Amino acid sequence: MSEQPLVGVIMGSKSDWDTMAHADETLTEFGVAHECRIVSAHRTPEWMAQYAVEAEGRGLEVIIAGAGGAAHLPGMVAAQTTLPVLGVPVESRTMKGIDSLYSIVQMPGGVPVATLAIGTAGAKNAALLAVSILANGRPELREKLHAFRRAQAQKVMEDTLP
Ligand code: RP5
Repeated sequence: MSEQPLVGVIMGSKSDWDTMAHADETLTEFGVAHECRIVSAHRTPEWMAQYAVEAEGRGLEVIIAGAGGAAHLPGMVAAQTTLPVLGVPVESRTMKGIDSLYSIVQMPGGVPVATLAIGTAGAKNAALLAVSILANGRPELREKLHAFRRAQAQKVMEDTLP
């Protein structure tokens, strides 16, 4: 997207993309300018610090951070910015994402990370939450959220069982 990104979607590894693509798709669906980057807390700690420190000055308003296993990325980014950080626990191979969830959710008081569900539902909901935050000052986005919920309810009402 050529517009100034409002949401930064970051993830610890390329292997997180299958999950985090759901956040990317949802933000695109809502027409929210965003960027997607690999930022690793462990493999690129200096880049992570730079990303977190510069985010607000670059005009980002929300950061969605996905990571798996020893998932320190959301917390370490939150430690270095006051922007809202939405953490997505990526499903890990060995522990099915329980490790990721616990790593992200148990932040010490004073440095919040809003933690979503493990996996694709979490990535999608992180994007919806980002839209909801941005919608506080953007009525057109609020209306898009209402339309999304109406369409979702309509689909459920029309669903039939085999
Ligand atoms: C984390 O380690 C990443 O977020 C990823 O979920 C996990 C495994 O990374 P790879 O070994 O697949 O690169 O940092």
